[in-house]
Amino acid sequence: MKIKSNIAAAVAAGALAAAGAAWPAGAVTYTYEHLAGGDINDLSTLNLQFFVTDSFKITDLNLKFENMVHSYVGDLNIVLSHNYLSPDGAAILISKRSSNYYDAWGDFTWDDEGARPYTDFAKGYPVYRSLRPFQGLSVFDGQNGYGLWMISFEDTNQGDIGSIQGWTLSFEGEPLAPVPEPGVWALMILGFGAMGAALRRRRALQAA
Ligand SMILES: [Ca+2]
Ligand SMILES: [Ca+2]
Repeated sequence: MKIKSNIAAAVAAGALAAAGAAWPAGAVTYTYEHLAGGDINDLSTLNLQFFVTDSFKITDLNLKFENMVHSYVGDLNIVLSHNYLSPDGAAILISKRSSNYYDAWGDFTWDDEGARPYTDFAKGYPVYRSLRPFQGLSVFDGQNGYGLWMISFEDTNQGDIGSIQGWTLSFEGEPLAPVPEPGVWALMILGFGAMGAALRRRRALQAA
């Protein structure tokens, strides 16, 4: 989870944008570990959602499944989506149902730069835990990471079930001016008030 330093960064970005200055370029890592999972039951879909409140331009995204167990992952279509309710949202198929998969247990990282293709999902050896998804995570590059992220596990066949304990979104990104939220706006208005007071003080000193 992101902590207070991000709010400070967001306020600073907003103040810089308001002053007409560019936020300095440079990649920042944003990591959101979401330890809330659920059961993947036969012929049903498990949806896990997480709302990212930070604003940044995505330059890379990796997705980690935490302690996933399933007795046959070939049953599953797994989709990652961003702002699926919005017309400019996006979604990719991480893994597609197949007859060539295995039983899963443990952690798996999905990464366009991963060691193995998605067809090696759940072979169980360490080298098969860093996987390239069926469709590239790079489709999200250039988007603002702000908004609703969702993973859907669609189980398409009877006889094998599973569960997952959590998931982590790991971004590389470039900070953007924040999407306005009441709390952030309140802080910014306080900041502008302080700037105004400082200017008035300086003018008063010059006039004296
Ligand atoms: Ca990557
Ligand atoms: Ca099943």
